Amino acid sequence: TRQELRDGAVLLRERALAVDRALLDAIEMIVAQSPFRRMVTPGGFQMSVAMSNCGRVGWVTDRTGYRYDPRDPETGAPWPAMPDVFRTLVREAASEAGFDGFAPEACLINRYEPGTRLSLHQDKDEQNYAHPVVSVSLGLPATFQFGGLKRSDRPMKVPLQHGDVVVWGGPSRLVYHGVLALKDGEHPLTGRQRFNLTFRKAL
Ligand code: MD3
Ligand code: FE
Repeated sequence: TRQELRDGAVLLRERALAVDRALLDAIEMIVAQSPFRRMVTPGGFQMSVAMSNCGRVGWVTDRTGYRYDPRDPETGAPWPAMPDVFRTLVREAASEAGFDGFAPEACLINRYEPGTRLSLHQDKDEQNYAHPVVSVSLGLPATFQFGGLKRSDRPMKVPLQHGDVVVWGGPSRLVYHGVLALKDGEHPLTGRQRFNLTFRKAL
């Protein structure tokens, strides 16, 4: 099912379900090379979300700021390549939402455990906001929050479940968004975890 959450934001419910195991196997391969880590914000706070990346560049934060880096700062090696199963799913989903030819070079992999949250923020570290951001949710459900272009705009809440794909483009590209603290639970494929893949054209 295809649901317009707001102008430019399309929720494709369970769009990733047919490839869920392949996605999770690929995540396992990636984090064997570039392990999950909790990064520090420029303000000096350790994030509760644990992150890794794949693709030509990966999103990182440290005391010096946010950036896209071609190397994993923890290992010094390039990030693992983006698996074909990621590429294909995201290209198709973006196309269904009206963005043909979406070829992201960055995939941020977020891991949530019970209590993990992501406070309200904008994604503003990319060069070209004409490209959408595509997100894929796997494992435990989470409550996603999204507001408007001002932090003070009252956010809406949407449950994001295993297999859901969201395409954020056009007027939605710069909306404030976040994730409420993950509730405890058990998912048959991921246990007590939620993973979120976020695909971006960074360059
Ligand atoms: C709306 N991730 O990594 S996914 C992020 O569930 C991030 O891990 C969340 O926000 C997560 O930056 C939310 C949905 C999402 C991702 C990127 C967006 C919504 C977005 C970019 C612009 C607008
Ligand atoms: Fe974000």
